[in-house]
Amino acid sequence: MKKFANCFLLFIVSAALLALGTFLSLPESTRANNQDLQVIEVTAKKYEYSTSPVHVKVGTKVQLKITAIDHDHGFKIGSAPDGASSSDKAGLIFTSDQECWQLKKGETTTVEFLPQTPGTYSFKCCHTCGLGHKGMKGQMLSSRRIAQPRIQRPPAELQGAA
Ligand SMILES: [Cu+2]
Repeated sequence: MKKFANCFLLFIVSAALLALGTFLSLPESTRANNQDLQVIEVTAKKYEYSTSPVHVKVGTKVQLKITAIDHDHGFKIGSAPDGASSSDKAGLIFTSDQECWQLKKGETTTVEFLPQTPGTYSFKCCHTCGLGHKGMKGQMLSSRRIAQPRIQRPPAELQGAA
């Protein structure tokens, strides 16, 4: 009977170790599910993105949900901040890295990443959508703290209050 108990204990310990091993071998993005998540909704239409600059915070996972309204568009963003050399470490860690996300008309495409280096990241349309296609651009600002007031007052109002 004691032998049976020992065997049983061994089985439980092995099972627990196996489960732990499986958990640790998961990619970090899967394990980060409990972390903060910032969801940003953006629309794309000829020839602009509704939000620019987009503000994101270093260390907070981001889901950029981009909806193309009027036409097929694209979304292309580099993993290194503007001006960084290609040998620098990636500033954005993508869940699925793509050269160009295709944004189908009427559909919402999710681009998921973890910003880990502050900086300015330019993005642009990468699906030829018309005459103004080349000017269809935007910027994302990654910083350690987000300075993004909910309501932006015009400067004149602030001056009047002083
Ligand atoms: Cu375009």
